[in-house]
Amino acid sequence: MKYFLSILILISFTFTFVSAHGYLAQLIIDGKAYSGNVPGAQATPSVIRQVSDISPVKGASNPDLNCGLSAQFAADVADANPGDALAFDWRGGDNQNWPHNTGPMLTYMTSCGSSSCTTYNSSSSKWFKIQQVARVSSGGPWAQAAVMEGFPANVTLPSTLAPGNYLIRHEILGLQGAVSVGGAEFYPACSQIKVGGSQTGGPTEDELVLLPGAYSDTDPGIYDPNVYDPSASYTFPGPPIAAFAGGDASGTSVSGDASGSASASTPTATSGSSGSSGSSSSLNPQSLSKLLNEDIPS
Ligand SMILES: *[C@@H]1O[C@H](CO)[C@@H](O)[C@H](O)[C@H]1NC(C)=O
Ligand SMILES: *[C@@H]1O[C@H](CO)[C@@H](O)[C@H](O)[C@H]1NC(C)=O
Ligand SMILES: [Cu+2]
Repeated sequence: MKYFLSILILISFTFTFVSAHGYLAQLIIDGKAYSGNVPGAQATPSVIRQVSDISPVKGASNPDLNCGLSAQFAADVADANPGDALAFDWRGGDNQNWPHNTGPMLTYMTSCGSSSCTTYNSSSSKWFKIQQVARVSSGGPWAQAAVMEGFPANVTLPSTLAPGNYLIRHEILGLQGAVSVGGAEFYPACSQIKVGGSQTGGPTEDELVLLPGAYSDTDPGIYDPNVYDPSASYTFPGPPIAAFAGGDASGTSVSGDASGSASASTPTATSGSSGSSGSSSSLNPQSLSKLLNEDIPS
């Protein structure tokens, strides 16, 4: 009996270790919940693109950095509006809490063009960043630690976002191994939404990036020898938050508090946007989707 118990403990210990990864289990938009499929399970209609495994994407140039491991098209699309509160509920593999507490969370969007996102392949899309969060305060825990405690990650859709079909890509970086090059774990998850309203905001061309493409394994926010030093500043990987989204109240206050000096916005990025909000708000939905999908005939 004693022997049997130790085997059981050994098995459960091994299982816990092996399954210390996870996936986006639910997206809540303005209070309405949409369930995701368990990775690898038989898919039911969802707005969240199903991935093949709870394991992380490894390597900044891995094609799966786009939407997660072998991400599949999802059958449904969620309606949303500019300024909506989004909550991303990440879970561990066996529906236990998300297992990590170290590293930032970042949110990107891309346009699916004039048709719905249900069959839109984003592998060569141009993405813009709308939000990012690191430590909740200088010296404080990472915001991701609250996800480990069972809370969702919160993101606000930009209040001036132009209507249209979009993928929203919420990403957790597990940096618990980031003291070594190649140690970072990437967990991207793409959800299919249709934004209504009559706003006109969108990114500028120089704010758009490819994913993979925007990150390198040696970026300071991906290979980070100081990741466990609470007072060290953190440099987010990828582009700065798009100017039209940076003006959004909750988005900026969260990332501002969290990043200290760290926001990835480089001086060059702001110099390009003379009359920033004016130039981006002149984009209509057609020109926005054209900007984001230049290879798609309009
Ligand atoms: C999207 O295109 C890439 C490159 O051709 C391909 O590897 C991937 O499987 C496609 N994604 C889906 C969901 O079909
Ligand atoms: C998201 O918001 C809820 C409600 O305010 C809060 O309890 C939770 O901690 C937030 N999540 C994160 C990751 O900060
Ligand atoms: Cu993990």
